[in-house]
Amino acid sequence: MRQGILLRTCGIYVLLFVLLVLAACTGQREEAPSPDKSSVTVEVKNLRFVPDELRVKRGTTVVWVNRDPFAHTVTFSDGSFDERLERGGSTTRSFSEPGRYEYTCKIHPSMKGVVIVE
Ligand SMILES: [Cu+2]
Repeated sequence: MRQGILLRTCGIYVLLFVLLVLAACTGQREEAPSPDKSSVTVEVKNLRFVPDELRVKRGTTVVWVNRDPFAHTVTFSDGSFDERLERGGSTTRSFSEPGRYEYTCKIHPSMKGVVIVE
């Protein structure tokens, strides 16, 4: 039989550990990126990319978040990037080179967007 004091001490360490892990996880949640000037969000909702035209500075990371209750893709015309967005899912891409990057959704070809990197 273990002694009560030992169990209690262990319990406190376990509790501290769980709290630390929870804090770490909360800080890195993908669906809630921290407000950061170098990160811009495009919402995918009602079969549209919002905004469908986005101007960003070089080095910006763009986050697409699917708000629709079905899947989409973010598929760039130049073939450089093709990601499926499940319901509630998100994907990110960083843009280091200036240019005009057109993209669409393979599932719904009428959905179009463009990222203009300055
Ligand atoms: Cu779509």
